[in-house]
Amino acid sequence: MQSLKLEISGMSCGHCVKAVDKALSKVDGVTVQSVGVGEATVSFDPSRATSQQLAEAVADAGFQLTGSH
Ligand SMILES: [Cu+2]
Repeated sequence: MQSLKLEISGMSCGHCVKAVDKALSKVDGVTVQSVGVGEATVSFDPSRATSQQLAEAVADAGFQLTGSH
């Protein structure tokens, strides 16, 4: 498992946090560690999930992945 910190724009409140948490949790191979306004930390299995899939999940929830490290 790899740990990744995501920077996410467009989040402003606890509702956004819940939406991002839910969206990332749905990606196969991803375990959400924590989500805060503007950021999320996940661990993921690189053989099952890609950073592209994470970006798409965030976008589907209505936010934008602006960086990860
Ligand atoms: Cu919100």
